[in-house]
Formats: sequence, C-alpha cells, structure tokens
Amino acid sequence: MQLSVPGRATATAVVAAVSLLAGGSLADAAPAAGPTVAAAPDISVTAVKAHLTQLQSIATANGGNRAHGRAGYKASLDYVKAKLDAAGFTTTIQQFTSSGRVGYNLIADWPGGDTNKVLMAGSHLDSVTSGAGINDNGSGSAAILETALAVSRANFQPAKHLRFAWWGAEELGLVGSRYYVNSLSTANRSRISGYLNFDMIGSPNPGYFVYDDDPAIEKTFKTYFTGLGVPTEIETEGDGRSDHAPFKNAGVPVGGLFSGADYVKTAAQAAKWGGTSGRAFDRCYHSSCDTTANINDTALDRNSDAIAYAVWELSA
Ligand code: DTR
Ligand code: ZN
Ligand code: ZN
Repeated sequence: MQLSVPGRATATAVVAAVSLLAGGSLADAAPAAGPTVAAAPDISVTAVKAHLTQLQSIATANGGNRAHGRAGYKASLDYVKAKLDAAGFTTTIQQFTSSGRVGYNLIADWPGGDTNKVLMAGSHLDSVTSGAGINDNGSGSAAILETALAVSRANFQPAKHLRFAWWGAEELGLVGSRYYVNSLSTANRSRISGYLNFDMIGSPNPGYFVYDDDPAIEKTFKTYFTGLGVPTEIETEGDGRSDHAPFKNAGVPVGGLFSGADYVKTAAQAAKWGGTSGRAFDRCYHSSCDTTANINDTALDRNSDAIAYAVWELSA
C-alpha cells in the first residue's frame, strides 16, 4: 500500500492545477523542474511475503537454515536467480571461499542505462546457522527482488544503469560484499554512483531507521517517509555492521534502511512508532524463531515501497 508521496511528476501536476484554477492556462504552468521521474510503483507486500514463504520452505527442506556453505543458501540463490532470469535480467554468480566452504554472490544487471553511472541495491541472502533468517535477511532480499521484478514489469528505462545484488556470507563478516568490492577495478568501482543496503527491514517490533551516510540518499528516504507521515531516526547501531561498509570504505556513496535488531525499543520510540517499549526490535535476531512469523507486515510494506521510491528517484 503506498500513500501519495510527492515526486517531481506530482509536484508538476499540482503547479498546473493551481495555474488553471487561477484562470491561467497550462501554458502558464511552471515548466517541469528538470526531467520528471515516473512515479515508482507500489510494491505488493503480499508478493514480498510470497518470496519469504519460499525462503522459509527452502530452509525447512535444508536443515533449517540458509547459511553460508549450506544447501539452503545455494537453494535460496537459485530461487532468486530463476525469478530474475525469467524477468530479463542479466545475472552473474560470483563464487568465493570462506571458512572452508564455497560461497556465492548473485549480481543482476538490468539491461540499459549509462553503465558509467550504476545505481546498486543489495541485501545479504545468507542466514545464520541457527535459523531460517526470514527477517535477517530474507526481508531485504525479498524486497529488492520484488523491486527488481517491478522494474521489469514496468520496463523501467532510467538514465542510470541498475544493478541488484544478493550477498553471501554476510554473517561471517561481510565476506561476499567485501569480495565483490575488492574484485572491482578502480574504474568499475568509480562507476557506482550509489549503493543502497537493506538488511532487516521487517522487524516484528519495528523502528524506522535511515542510514546517515550519503546526504542525498538519506534525504531521498526521509522524503518518502515524510510523505507517509512516518517519523524516522538515524541508524546508529554501528557503522560497518552490514554490506554497505565495504562500499563506503571504497568511497562509494551509500545509504539504506533498517527496522532494528537486538537493541531495545525505548518508550519514546514506542510512542512515535507503536509497538512494545522495553522489548527488542527483533527478539528473534539470530535465533531459530526468525521465521515467517517474525515479520511486521506494515514495516515490510513501507520499507519495500521506500526501496522502489529510492531506486526510481536515484536512477534518474
Ligand atoms: N549485522 C546485521 C544486523 C545489523 C545490526 N546492526 C545493523 C545496522 C544496520 C544494518 C544491519 C544491522 C546482521 O546480523 O546481518
Ligand atoms: Zn544477522
Ligand atoms: Zn543481516
């Protein structure tokens, strides 16, 4: 569900309407402020949850987890890849070894756009060994998958080149994303105009946190949530705790969204966001109870729509 969020196109329409009401003509309306950006589509939370159900089934069928080096991780990657291949993405599997086990990154390029200006969105696809990892991080993985599928359905053709990524072995220390960044030539690294990270965006006792790294990316997310009337806070659980860190360390502008992990929601936060004060944002963090029952649909929905909004806005 997406409420109206003023994008450039909406603002232009408002200006035109005011001009007509004042007895003017459309010709009097202020010209569009630069190229108008087609509004991002609403991302169906039902569709995102359907991906989570698949990831849950994969974990259940593979020893209860989707961890690095286990069958459940590769089965998760194969699921995501099949959806992207069918939707017209150019997919690449990047293989690496960590802790004596083979790991994989999945990179999906949407054909078109200026390959000298690449906007990336990424999420780690691996879980810890103790559970299915549905919030951590099926939520981010499913949300960017559905956003990528929305790009395909819309045949979105932005100025920038779009690239989506699902990282392996984040739980072992950002291994997959580090491997990817380190594998880039200096030239290719400089072509990445921004990296958006989504790791835990459906926490059951959610907060709405925006990374405070690149100001333009931060502003884009804040604009979206302001349009929803949802207050946000700066993510302060610690730099370097997810896959944006290797990109930031390489000088790439980064940003992202987070709904909270094992930190406890304060009374002030509960007053503005609802939920339960004195309880962790996700009390199943890194636990076997991180299943499809461990998701707040409203947070997942809002964050998924915010992802699409940012991809459309930042790829113009
Ligand atoms: N390290 C992530 C969870 C996590 C903890 N703090 C943050 C801050 C921003 C993003 C993610 C996180 C994990 O366990 O996968
Ligand atoms: Zn984790
Ligand atoms: Zn995570």
